[in-house]
Amino acid sequence: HAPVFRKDYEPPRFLIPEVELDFDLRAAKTRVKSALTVTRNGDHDEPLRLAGDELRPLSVKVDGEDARWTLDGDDLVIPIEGDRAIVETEVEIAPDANSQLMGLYASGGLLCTQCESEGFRRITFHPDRPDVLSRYKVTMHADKARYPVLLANGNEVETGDEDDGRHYAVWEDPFPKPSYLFALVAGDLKPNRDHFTTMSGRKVDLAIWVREKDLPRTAHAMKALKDSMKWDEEVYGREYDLDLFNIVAVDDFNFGAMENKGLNIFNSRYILADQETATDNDFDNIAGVVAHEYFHNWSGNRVTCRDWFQLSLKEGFTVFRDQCFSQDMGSESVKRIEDVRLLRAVQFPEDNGPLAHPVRPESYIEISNFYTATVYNKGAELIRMMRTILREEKFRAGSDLYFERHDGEAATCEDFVKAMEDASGTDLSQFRRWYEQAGTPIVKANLAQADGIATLKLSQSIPDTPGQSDKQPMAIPLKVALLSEQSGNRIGEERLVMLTEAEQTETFDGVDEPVLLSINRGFSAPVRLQTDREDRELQLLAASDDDPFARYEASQELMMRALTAAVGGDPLRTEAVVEAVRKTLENEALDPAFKAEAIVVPSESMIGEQLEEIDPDKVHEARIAMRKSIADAMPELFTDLLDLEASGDDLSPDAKGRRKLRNVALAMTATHDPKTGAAKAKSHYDKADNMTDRVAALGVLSHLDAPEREAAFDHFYDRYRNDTLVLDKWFSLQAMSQREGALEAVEALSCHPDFNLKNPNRLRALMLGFASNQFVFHHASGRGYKLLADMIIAADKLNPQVAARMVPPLGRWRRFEPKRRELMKGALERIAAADGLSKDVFEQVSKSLG
Ligand code: BAL
Ligand code: ZN
Repeated sequence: HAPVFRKDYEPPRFLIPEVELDFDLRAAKTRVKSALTVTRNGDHDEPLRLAGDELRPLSVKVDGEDARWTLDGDDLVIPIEGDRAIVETEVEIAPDANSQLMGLYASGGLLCTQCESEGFRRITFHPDRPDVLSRYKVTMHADKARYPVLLANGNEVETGDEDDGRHYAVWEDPFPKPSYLFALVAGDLKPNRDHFTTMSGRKVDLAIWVREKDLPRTAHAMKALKDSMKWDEEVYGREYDLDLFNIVAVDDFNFGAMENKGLNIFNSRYILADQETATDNDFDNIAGVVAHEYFHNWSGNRVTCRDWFQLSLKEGFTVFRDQCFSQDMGSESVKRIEDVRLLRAVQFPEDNGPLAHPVRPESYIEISNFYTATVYNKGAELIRMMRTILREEKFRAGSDLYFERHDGEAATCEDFVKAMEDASGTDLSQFRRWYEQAGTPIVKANLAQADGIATLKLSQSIPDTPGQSDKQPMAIPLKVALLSEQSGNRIGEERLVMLTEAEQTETFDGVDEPVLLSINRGFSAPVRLQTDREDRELQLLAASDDDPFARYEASQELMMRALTAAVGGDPLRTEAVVEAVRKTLENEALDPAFKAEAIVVPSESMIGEQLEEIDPDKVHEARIAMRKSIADAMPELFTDLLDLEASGDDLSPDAKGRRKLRNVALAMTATHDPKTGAAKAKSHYDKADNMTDRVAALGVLSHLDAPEREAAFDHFYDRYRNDTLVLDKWFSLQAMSQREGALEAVEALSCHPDFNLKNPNRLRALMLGFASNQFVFHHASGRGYKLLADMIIAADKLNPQVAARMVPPLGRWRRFEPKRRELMKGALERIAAADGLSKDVFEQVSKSLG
């Protein structure tokens, strides 16, 4: 398994302006004919090299004549005379047998495709690299009864009937695109149709295609699509370019969704929702993913990536765009808190472990392994930092210039930064290190006061990561403000401090009263901040900082300090935390969603991340003790919150916030008194008129040894056993239970008749849910590791991409106490020794052990 290096990039030897494809679609055996118009690129006499994956050519012709071809590994090599030729190939593929879900595959009676990154080569021979852009014409033939709907990219130009109950459709996409954006779908689908009028007055037909029974669950996604189209016009000046926009939902999907030109294909969990079956989180995720895929039409499709090392060019930018969209549609500060929490939960550990890589990686063995939180979420933080540094207006000028310069091209991360620089006149030379250097910078900040001057001492260091040491200082934008210790009010304006040196000092004049330091406001930079602020100061900030993120952060840091000290053997300090929580809850100016975020005790894995060496039992004990101190200190406050009203059909940010706070209160009530808590949770479950409350009640019950738990879980199973997406919740809720016996329950679920290794959603619901449950997954017996390793080995034979995603939890082995460390390492070694390991899992396991 040889690595590919960014430095080895060379332009394609041949371009392919036109692609014509003809599919004779059948689930067991599909015949694919391809005609490529091939033109020599540059002055060379090399043959044409087309990538294939599990393909055998049945026929190869050049300009109508049988060609002398050879196979070099998986590559089809064809000599070409002259500078232009029509190259025709024919292959046969078996969608039914395609368990990798890459290329053309079958899902629940449908035929559909997934090509990013390198799935197109599983359909037909092609260079299959993102810098080869072509116009596509696609003909599909299929059985009319089984596959009445035939969709591909672009516009439908012809349809008709054929013999034997078959029919055909021809689609043409006028926009040149890379092969990874190719898509087709054949199936018995029904559309939710709508339309959108663009800013220049063009009418675009919109359709979301699903099984007939799912049509009522598509309204939310349709609204999100129209909101996204409007938002992209208003905020980025980007108008949709085709007359048609189709979305299809499928049940078996490796990603969340895919931005194929004019034909987005979605994992059904990011389309289907109603009050009965989807939680508030699901609704928010759906809007976010629909927006994300739509925004790719410009940031990804009109301007695509030159090579896969540039993946963050489209993904980082598009995540940033979808985050801002969701901030604008809901609560800005709460969305920011959620995004930072996700970054810290997933990207920080990645940056601090064996799989750490720069936002623009230098090498990969299997590119599928680089669809990571670093490329996506840290990538989004880089774009956000550029906006902070340039300010909104110049950032927009930069994005306009980027789209104008590179429309129709395959571009690089460098092109993006250059456009930002050129449009704003700002030098971003040092900023580029964010793309090059992996690892989360550690920033130390201390404030001293004397003679009316406040002096802020800052320093930065970037930890070593695999293959990288002795790193250079980054350009770190820190939003800073000072607050009066007495009144809690801000003194003066917020300041943007650019930390560019290893050590740096910033002064504030005219400060003649004691002040508090509010820093990294809005989480202006993705760094780990260390300050010498005292608990007392954090308590004041948690009560009065005017920046909502900084305020949340102060309360979280207060908790985190006490927790890590307790894990280290100190008595648990709870007084300041309890008072901060009480103040937050009693503050009528704060909205419920913010309160819910600010008072939640950091998760066990977040606590683990702060420790040199993790003992999961000690972390669990400390967290439980802190929750109990809070719950016992103000039981009435939490009981009162149970009466917060929020009708299940109200999806406003305010109603969602009230549900969230009410459900946090329910959990605290059960912490205070498990017996009463179980009864209350069961009654909450029984009365629920929406899935958010049902899932929250089950979440509380899942940790309790009470008869109500079993009753509610059984009821839920009986009610939803035929609803795949809801049944996923039943699996993951149990996988995240911390009750005694949870481990045995997960082991049993892995053999449950409804568990299905072939369905990525089901596999992730059980196994990734379980692996995030630090206390139970890391059971001292090592049984959790054994189960995960068994599952990775079994899944790898079917779907390497999804199997490889389950390796990182074991890859954290060096962070744990010695016994677990050995057990985890042993599990990795057992995977490494398995027969016929895919390159996906090989890369993750060998880097984890390395
Ligand atoms: N491009 C792969 C799925 C996504 O990020 O939208
Ligand atoms: Zn994306």
